[in-house]
Parts: sequence; structure tokens; C-alpha cells
Amino acid sequence: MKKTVKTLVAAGLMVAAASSMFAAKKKAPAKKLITVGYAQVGAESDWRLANTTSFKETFTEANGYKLIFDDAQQKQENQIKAIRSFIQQDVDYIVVAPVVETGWGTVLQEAKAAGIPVILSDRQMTGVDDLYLCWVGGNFLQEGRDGVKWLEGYLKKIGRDKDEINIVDLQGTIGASAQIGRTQGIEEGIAAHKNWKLVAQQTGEFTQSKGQEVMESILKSTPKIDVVFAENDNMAWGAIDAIKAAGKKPGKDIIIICFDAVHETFNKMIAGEINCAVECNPLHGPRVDEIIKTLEAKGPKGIKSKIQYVVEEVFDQENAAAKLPTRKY
Ligand code: GYE
Repeated sequence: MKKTVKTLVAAGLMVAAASSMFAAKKKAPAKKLITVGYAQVGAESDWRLANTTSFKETFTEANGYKLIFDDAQQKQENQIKAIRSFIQQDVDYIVVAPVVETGWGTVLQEAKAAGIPVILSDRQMTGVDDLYLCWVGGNFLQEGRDGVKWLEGYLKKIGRDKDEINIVDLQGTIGASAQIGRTQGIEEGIAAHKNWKLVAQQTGEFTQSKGQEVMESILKSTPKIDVVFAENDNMAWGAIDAIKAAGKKPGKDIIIICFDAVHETFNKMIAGEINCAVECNPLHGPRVDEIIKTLEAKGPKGIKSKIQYVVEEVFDQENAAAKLPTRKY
């Protein structure tokens, strides 16, 4: 891309000519690696760890890459610094999983000025459509709506669809796409059901410890809770500990719905402590690899859609045990 296909081909030809001159003495020099800077959000959740592993396992030297990995510890300012350092190091591609959606214009302009293509993965950015090539990730609003649809069906099944239903929304990092979409999903659901009530809504920043802390205080101030809508797995696990400590049974006294669906959540569904998990697939390494290989081979015209959603499923206690052995994260 940045080093145009033309220069790459020319360099390749020179290397080929040179290596044939010394064929008897020397092995052909290794092919030039593609340098990729990945500005990762942090290590806040099990989803995130699986996402990091996916990139590290994909962007290897054996696969033709040099990966420069940066963990921003959930801070946008750190990600901006990382992107600037990738520009300084003159990487071939910049990949960003943006902490939040806004505030990227200046740094992406700098990447553009340096001629470095930017690919987004996981969360999205707004207002900078012309400054990145494409994005791949989950459809967070759809996930939120899927959680709502599951709850409707479940309440009907247990004969509680006419009862007053008091819902707690444990939100993700405010301003992150995954929070915005999932929150919109539950808010739409509450607006559409007269008997559903939002009794608390607070961020647990996608971490288990914050999820637990926030749930502890909500349990103290909110006498009646029927549902916890935890916008990721780890916050649900923290909430479960808080609910148990308050002498209630998660999954029975309080319905638990969460997002990501990593292994431990399957274990908790099988144990009866989580009722529903909406999948969010973190294995974006191979998807971004495919995008870069397409760009290398065909240039930006090879990218058929700028926004690429990953298809995701919904799991609950009825299918958790059967599905767990097939799950990759
Ligand atoms: O759900 C959460 C993580 O952006 C989809 O970020 C991702 C979310 C995921 O911390 O666990």
C-alpha cells in the first residue's frame, strides 16, 4: 500500500536478480515483512485478552508480518500517542480498536499525511469516515436487541411477561461503540414494554472489579431488581459476586444477561448463574490479516465493503452445555 505495489515489485525483482548472482553461496534473503502497528484498548476483559491473542497469533513473522503492539490501558490519550509513534516508525499499516468513538480527527489526519492506511477493528469511530479504509467488528446495537428479544421470550416462558420488571443496566466504557449500541438496545426494549422499568444505569467500565463495586452499591439502594443487563461478561461476573454477597441467587432471584460469551460465561450458564449470553466475537486477527492481504494484492479497490459486521449468536442455559465444546474463546 504505502510502499506502493510498484516499488514492492521493483524491490522484489532486484532481490531476485541479486540472489541469483549469489545463488551458489547464499540463500535468498527473506521477504520483507509488513509492519503493522496495533493500538489496542487495554486488557480490561477476557474478550480483550482473546482479541490480543488473536492478533499476536496472526501477525507473526511466519505469516509475513512484524507486529508492534500497544496496550493503551483504556485511555484514548495513550492510543493517540501510540498512533503517533507508529507514524514515526513509518509502519505499513495502522490498526486501531478505538476506546471511544469521537476525538480522532487530528491524529488520523497525521496518518493520512504520512500516507499510512488505517484499519479499524472492534469498536468504531465517528466523524472521520474519509480517514480510515474499513472497519470490522460486532454489531453492538443488534447484540443489545438480541438480548432484549431473549428476555421477552424468557419472561413469557416463565409466565412473568405481564409483571413489573425492574432492570439494572451495567454499562461499558461510556462513549465506546459496544456501550453505545448495547445501551441503545436495552433502552429501546424498555421503551417498548410498559411493564419494564430501568431502576439503575451506571458504568462498570467493562471490568469485573468495577462491575462488582457498582452492583454492590446498586443492591443497597434498589430494593427490587429482576434483571441485570451487563454490557459484558466480566461485569456480569462481578455483579454475580455482589448478588451472592447480598444473599440472593444470581440466575434465579435475578435474571442475568451479558455480552461476549467467553468460556467462563458458559460455565456460569451451565451452573445456573447466568441466564443468557449474547456472543461478541473477538477473533479479529485473521479478519484484519485478510483485509491487509487484499490491500497488498489489489489496493483499496479490493475492499468491497467499508463496514464489515461479524455474524453472532445468542446462548442460554438450554444450549450452553452442548455449545461449550465448540467455542474457540
Ligand atoms: O464486549 C468488552 C470489551 O469492544 C466489543 O470491549 C468490545 C468490548 C467487549 O472490553 O468485554
